[in-house]
Amino acid sequence: MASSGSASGSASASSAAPQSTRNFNFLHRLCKLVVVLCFLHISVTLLYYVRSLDIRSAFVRNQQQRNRDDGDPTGSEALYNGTGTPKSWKNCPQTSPLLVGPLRVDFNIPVSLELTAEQNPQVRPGGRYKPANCRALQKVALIIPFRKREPHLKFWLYYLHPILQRQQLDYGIYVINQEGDETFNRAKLLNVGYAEALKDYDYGCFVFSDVDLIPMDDRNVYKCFSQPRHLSVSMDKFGFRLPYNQYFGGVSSMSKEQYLKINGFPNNYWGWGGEDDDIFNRLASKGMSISRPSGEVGKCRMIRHERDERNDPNPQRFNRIAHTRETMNRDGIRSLSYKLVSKETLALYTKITVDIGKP
Ligand code: BGN
Repeated sequence: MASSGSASGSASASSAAPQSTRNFNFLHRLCKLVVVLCFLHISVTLLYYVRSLDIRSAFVRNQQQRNRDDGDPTGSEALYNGTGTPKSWKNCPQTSPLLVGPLRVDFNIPVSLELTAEQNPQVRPGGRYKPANCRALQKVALIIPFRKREPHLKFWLYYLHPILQRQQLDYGIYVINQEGDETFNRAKLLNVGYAEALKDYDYGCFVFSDVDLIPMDDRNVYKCFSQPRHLSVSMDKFGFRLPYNQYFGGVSSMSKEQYLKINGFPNNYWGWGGEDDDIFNRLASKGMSISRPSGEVGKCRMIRHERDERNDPNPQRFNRIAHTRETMNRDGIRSLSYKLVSKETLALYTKITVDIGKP
């Protein structure tokens, strides 16, 4: 029994040995497979990492190129070659580090010129400002066509001065006041603003803004771009959308070069409507396109008001915008005539009162 027991014991031992060898071999192969898989994984990860480095540097190169293209059509950057200027006097960055993004705009909170002056001690007479620690990338004249809208102007100055300073612009504010009670002519007042601002300073960029429009995001920079810019792209009045694709009203900007290319704006749109469409037609006829901020950044609020006196819809506007191409060369900044009534250098803006005649 004992020997049979020992015989059967040695038989089971001999069959156990190959089993463990088989287990060992299996584990060995499994380990090899895991090592190979790990190696493959690391290689693929490395490959993707190297490729993403390539893509990222191409993206940065592209962005830099776009910034150069979009950044400064006014030539003020090109004027600065870095020589003969103290090291501390550097160009301001392409994107101001002072921007905060979305802003609260509330017309129920009353404002005053005194409060605005108090809160903006760096603004010089005439509504002029330039950054203290860097050279602004653009010299911007802000032109506002105006008549009897003092309450709106108060809000505009209250909201815009801090924004423009955070945008690190070298700017001046020009309110072009139409004298008398004749029909209002927005585009002609804008032409006057262009001409009068240039008598003051070597501006390279012009922002044309209605007095009742306030941006809701300071990333909507009030400067010029490689193409004419439409800035008021999502107005509360239109449900924060563009009313139509060619819309160029409200707030827009143009470099001096872009403005001169279209012979400025028409002088013969008396009353409401159509002059902005004429400007759009001028730009299109010279092969320019419209640059715009995103709908989010381009949000703005309009101050609600009744229609102004002597600014009824212009019945001739349909006919006029149908003939922009034929009329634009003889009607524009080159044929502008007006009488300067007064020029006042006030604490927060320059007020220019003009007699622009009548229809
Ligand atoms: C358009 C006006 C624009 C005005 C917008 C937004 C005309 C021209 C004839 C079609 N254009 O209809 O001037 O800015 O509405 O209010 O009236």
